[in-house]
Formats: sequence, structure tokens, C-alpha cells
Amino acid sequence: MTAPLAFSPEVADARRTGRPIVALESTIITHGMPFPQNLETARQVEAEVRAAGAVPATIAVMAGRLHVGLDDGQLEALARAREVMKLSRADIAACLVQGRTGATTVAATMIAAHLAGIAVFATGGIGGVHRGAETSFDLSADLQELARTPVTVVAAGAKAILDLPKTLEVLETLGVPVIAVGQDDFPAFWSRSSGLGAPLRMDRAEEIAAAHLMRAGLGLAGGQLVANPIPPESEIPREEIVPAIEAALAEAAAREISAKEVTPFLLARIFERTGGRSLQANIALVLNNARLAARIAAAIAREAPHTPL
Ligand code: PSU
Ligand code: MN
Repeated sequence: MTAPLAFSPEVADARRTGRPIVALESTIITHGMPFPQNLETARQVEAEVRAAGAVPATIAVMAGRLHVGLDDGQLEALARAREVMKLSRADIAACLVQGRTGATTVAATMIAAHLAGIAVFATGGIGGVHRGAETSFDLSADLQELARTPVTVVAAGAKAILDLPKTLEVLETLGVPVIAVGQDDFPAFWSRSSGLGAPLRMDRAEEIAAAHLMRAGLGLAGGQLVANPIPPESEIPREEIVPAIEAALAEAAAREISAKEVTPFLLARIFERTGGRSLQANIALVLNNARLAARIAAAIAREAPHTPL
């Protein structure tokens, strides 16, 4: 059975002409931000990708089709929808077969992007090793996906709700290059620095693009994690965000929140506890990642002009 891919006209055209494309996920829309900021952000991220000379491809499952590129009506329907599945590698096929609506996480978006021949993907922050994973075993499927699917993912590091040292350890074990941009430290999503050094640093989009192509040349499976710090004017200092994170984690533990609900629950609680500042920061970092992803996609398109798809 072939995958029921549905390309937007803009993405179909970019695939024919070899223009750079940036994949965008949809879980951030349905589970990561409240309405209407989710819709406004999704539109702004697409506009940012276009302004930087690439074509946006927001990915989601709707009515049994795997959409690569959504029109504005579809974007709005998704932003307003309830009961949307949060899709990862484990459930994307089931969602398609059952004709349900599903938003793609980092893992599922990587799978779809690779199927569509898209090399670069921008998001906010990847999932990682949750705190207390030694008892809960909660490790995001995003980590495994980075180890197996050859897509370069631009994120502001991993979300600071996670155990960042353990997340970096697992990425190293899985052979995933973690590349900080413009600094030596691994960023912590809402804050520029986690206090942990990143294993690699590259300051130019062309270099990140070349490393993506070199990995393919070496026959290495998996992608790259490009860790792009939030712009300084938008960051929330660690002293300010840490108490909100701690309180949200305590509440999640008390209410026994588990599995797929953990990340959306924590993000919503931190939003409330910071009076909406965490959301403003989240929006700023996603836009910043979209810009860098567009430049990397353009560099890959220049370096390795592909035969029309
Ligand atoms: N980036 C954001 N907000 C989000 C996410 C990323 O700024 O909500 C989503 C991504 O879809 C990522 C998911 O894959 O959070 C991680 O979920 P989990 O921890 O359950 O694997
Ligand atoms: Mn999880």
C-alpha cells in the first residue's frame, strides 16, 4: 500500500522545481499552544519560511490522508479541532487507516518529511528524557526517530521541563549529532543556555547543510538536531522559568499525568504560571527556528540540486 500523501499546490510545485522546502509539525498547534495563538503562530511561521525564500510544508493527518502542506482553511480547522490524535511513529498508520484527524509530533513529522523528500524541519523543542524517567521510562519517541530518519531538525534545544543531561546522553548513545548554533551551550528552550555544553557547534547554515549531506554520503542513518537558542530579547531567564517548571512538574506528579499527556499538561501549566510569558517566548523561538531552517534548506538545495520529484 502506498502512503496516501496529499501535497499542497505550493509544495507540489516546489518539489517539481527543486525549491527549498521546510517541514513544520502540527502537534505544536493542537497540543502545544492555546487557540487562537496556535493559529496565529502557525500562519506566522509559514510566513517566516516564505520570507526567507523557502516553501512551508505543515504536516498533519486529515480524513485518511497524510497532508504535506496545508491551506489556510485546513490550518484553521486543525487549530480549532478537539479530539485530535497526537501522532508518533507508533500510531500514524492507524490514524490514516481509521480516517481520523491527527497532529504530527517531531517523530511523525520527520517520517512524513522524509517520505516527501524534505530534508529540513523546524519546530520549537524536541521531546526527550523526562525527569524521573528512571522509574516512569518516559523517553520521547523523538529521540529514536532522530537516530533513524535523515531529517535535520531545527529546535531551541529540548524543552526545559525535561532532564536535559539525560537527554543529551541518550542522543549521544543513539549517534545523533547535536549542533548548537552561535554558542557553545546547549539551549534550554525558553532560556538561551542550559548550563550544559553542546557536543558540536556550527554557526553557518551552509556548514549545517554540508554536514547533513556528508552524513548521507557516509551512509549514516538518522538526522541532526540543530539547537538554535531563543533570541536574547525573548528569553525567560532561568531563575524565572525554573520555579514555574518545578510547580508544573509537582502538579503533574500529584495528578498522575502520564504518557502523551505529560508534555501538553506541563506546557499549559507553565503558560498559566508565567502569565503567558512562556507562550510569547515559545512563539519567538519557533519563528527564529523557521528562519534558520529556511536558510539550511536553501543551502542544501544549492549544494545538492535534486532531480524533480
Ligand atoms: N515544540 C513546541 N511545542 C510542542 C512540541 C514541540 O514548542 O508542543 C511537541 C512536539 O510535537 C514534540 C512533542 O514532538 O511536543 C513532544 O511530546 P512527547 O514529550 O510526548 O514526546
Ligand atoms: Mn512521553
